[in-house]
Amino acid sequence: MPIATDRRVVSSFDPFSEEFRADPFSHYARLRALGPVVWLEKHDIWVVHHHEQVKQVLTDWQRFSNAGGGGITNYFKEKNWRQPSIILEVDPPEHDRARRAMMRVLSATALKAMRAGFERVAGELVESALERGEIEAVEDLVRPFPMTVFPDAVGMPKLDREIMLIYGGMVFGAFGPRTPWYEQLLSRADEVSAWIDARCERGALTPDGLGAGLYAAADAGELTHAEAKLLVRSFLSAGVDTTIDSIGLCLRALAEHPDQWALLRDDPALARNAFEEATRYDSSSQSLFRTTTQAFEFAGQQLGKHEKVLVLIGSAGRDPAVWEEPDRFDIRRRVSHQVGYGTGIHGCVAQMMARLEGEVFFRALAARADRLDLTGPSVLRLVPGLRGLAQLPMKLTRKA
Ligand code: OVV
Repeated sequence: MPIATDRRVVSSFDPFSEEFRADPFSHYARLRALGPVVWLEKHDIWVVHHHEQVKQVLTDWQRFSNAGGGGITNYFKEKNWRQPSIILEVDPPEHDRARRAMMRVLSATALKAMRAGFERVAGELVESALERGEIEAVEDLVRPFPMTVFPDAVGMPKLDREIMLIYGGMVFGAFGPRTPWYEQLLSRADEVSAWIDARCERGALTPDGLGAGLYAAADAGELTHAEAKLLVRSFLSAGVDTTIDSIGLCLRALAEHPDQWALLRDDPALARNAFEEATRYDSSSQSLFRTTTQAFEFAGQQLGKHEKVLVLIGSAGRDPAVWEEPDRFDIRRRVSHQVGYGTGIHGCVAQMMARLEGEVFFRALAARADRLDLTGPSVLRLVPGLRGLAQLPMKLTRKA
């Protein structure tokens, strides 16, 4: 059957360009106006950007596969830089065993046990930031929080944890197209992968963390020990940069909306919903990929087999068909249907842990700080698979 290319909606937008990424939200609006499915000729990929189609794609794993890879690289046609993830980059039925094991170690009971440690670290970081007053908030306040509590929860030693950020850069850098920047980054792939590999070994982990829980699942016969090790790698891949960037963007949104900050400061119990709203409004995971398993018509366009589909979850969060005044940051908004963690069988498996980090962080801040003032321009960090801040200069003032 010939493909009706004449009816194809085509755009020259490049979602990986600096111009697009500096202000994705205006570009999302222009993409949404073109229709629900658009072919991006610069990269030969499809893109969906309305809340409705984003949800449809994410809940249709039979036709929109993850085995084709989580980024622009098409695993049906090309080899990836690392061994594919056994939870993200795989379809059912293989996917389900890994997912179940991860869900079990991330149980409500396990999360409850993490809270006190998160609160202690958040309290200390906020206290020391208030002590200084003028801070570079990404470096001094935001980044150290997940960089401490997450590897603690996984059960990693305190040693040289910064390498996780280099590894995270590679994981999320590989999401986008091959560029000189990417090649440069990947020049250290062997060294960094070897470090990560060693950190995922059972013997390198404490006996009480999330990592040990995965090895216990292997002992119980639910996984092989090699699979347990790869799932520890998934924790280290997905758990650090994402929360750093989301907390940083939420902090900026609060500083840029003094009325919303005042609401939170006066009622720290709003912290959880504030972080949820920030996950809709502006957060680290703006996009992900699927790959078609067959040729079929979708939302009026003829998709081919093994074609990449970019899913702009960040645009779904701004879709006026679903959200009243979508460009308004409103920490009291009812936001339970936001898709910033994805949805469906690959929806973020540690999303409750991410929410706990956000809640605890912003509660600690709201309990102690009176004013948040930006003291200079914030600077974006432009890693292809993520949105986040490299710099956020601020002045914090203590509550009386
Ligand atoms: C970047 C990312 C997200 C989710 C899962 C993984 C990686 C993984 O390696 O499993």
